[in-house]
Amino acid sequence: MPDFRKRVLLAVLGLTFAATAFAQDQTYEEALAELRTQFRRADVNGDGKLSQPEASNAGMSRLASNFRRVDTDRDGFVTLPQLEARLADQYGR
Ligand SMILES: [Ca+2]
Repeated sequence: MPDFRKRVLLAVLGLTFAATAFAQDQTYEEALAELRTQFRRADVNGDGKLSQPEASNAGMSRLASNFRRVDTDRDGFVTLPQLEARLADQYGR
């Protein structure tokens, strides 16, 4: 196989693998537990809510980029109940 085609194939396989890892079949309960752990870790000043920098510094990149959508009351912070509501939505709960 020409080197170029091999590289394309590897790239496609890599993307497929990333997509699979991303859509891991976590149960709602597992996802909820992980969310709560992430939230506690990310809330570095311990005020019970996350600012966008806190989310971003904790590596919660999906939250950081969807911050305004998750922050449903638009106070500039995301609370655990807001995140839990979003998770419940994603799981059809
Ligand atoms: Ca905080």
